[in-house]
Amino acid sequence: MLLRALTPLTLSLAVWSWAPAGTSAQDAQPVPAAETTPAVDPAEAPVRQPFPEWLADVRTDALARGISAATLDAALLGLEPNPVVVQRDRGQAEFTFTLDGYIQRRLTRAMIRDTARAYRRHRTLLRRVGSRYDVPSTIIASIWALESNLGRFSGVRPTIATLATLAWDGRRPFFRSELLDALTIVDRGDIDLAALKGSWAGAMGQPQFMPSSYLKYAQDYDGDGRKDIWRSHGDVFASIAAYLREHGWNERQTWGREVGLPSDMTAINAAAPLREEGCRAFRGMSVALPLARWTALGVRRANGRPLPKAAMDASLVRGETRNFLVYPNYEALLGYNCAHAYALSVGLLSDRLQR
Ligand SMILES: [Ca+2]
Repeated sequence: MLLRALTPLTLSLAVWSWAPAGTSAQDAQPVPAAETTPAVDPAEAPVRQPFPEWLADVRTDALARGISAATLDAALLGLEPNPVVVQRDRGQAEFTFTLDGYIQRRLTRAMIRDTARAYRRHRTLLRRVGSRYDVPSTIIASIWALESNLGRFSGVRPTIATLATLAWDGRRPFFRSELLDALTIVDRGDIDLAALKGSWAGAMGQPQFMPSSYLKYAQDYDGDGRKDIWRSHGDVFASIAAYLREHGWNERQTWGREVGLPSDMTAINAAAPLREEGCRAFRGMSVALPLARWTALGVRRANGRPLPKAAMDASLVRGETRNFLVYPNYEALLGYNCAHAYALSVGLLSDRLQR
């Protein structure tokens, strides 16, 4: 069997958006997302059913799911597809960066400074949430920073209209199912219809959860009876933490670290080929080996000192100039958003907050 060797990563990315949380793992349909951008050629777009007919079918499905007629009247009557959503979905510009370049572009001095300030301001709450869910407060804050710029950009597009447009236009079952989940959220009374807003790809609130992730992981931390990931800091932080905990975050371990590699990579390439399964980022990292094995292969910490002696498995992620050994917790970050540029940015930003 010919195994692919690990080479430095180059990423084709739509610059304005990470993947919405929870769309990353092995979704049947591609979503507009970092590393998985489906540029739909208008010429290849499927023939669309007239929107009113399509919407009537959705309504029938929603009623069968137990969503009230009153909710559906409020959410769906007079709904029109949004041409801006179609345009953005079909015409995403892609830019190519090296992994290192992307991280440098995201983790600017201003971004790190703003996150550190926000972390200090919310430290008590972040730490309380962190200890309840066994996820570091600095990781929660870093995800909050990268997903919605500390809650400043959580999206202004009405989620129902956005998801209806994406589902109808591309006939993608993924978005249709997300639309039904969004209607369920409104029906439960967690958020008023008028306030149900998010990104142009349907990711909602400060953690940028897709509706299906919201139904699984959103938390009512402040105890007011609503899971408010749009306005409540407690609910936002707890929802992010719950997501990571459910994706296997282990409080006793960290995410990974930057390392130095030997100049001759022959032995490493033979011992640690790329993974062959999982979302795209998983297939861009090596199989896991024990830390002791990496030490034997000549890998050191970035400062040249030996790797820790812990009995842990680690995988190699290679950038152009920076390389990383990542632990199982890193896979929880990829579960939030399956892109190395994202997960490494979260880990590195969290390290900065700990200083
Ligand atoms: Ca709440």
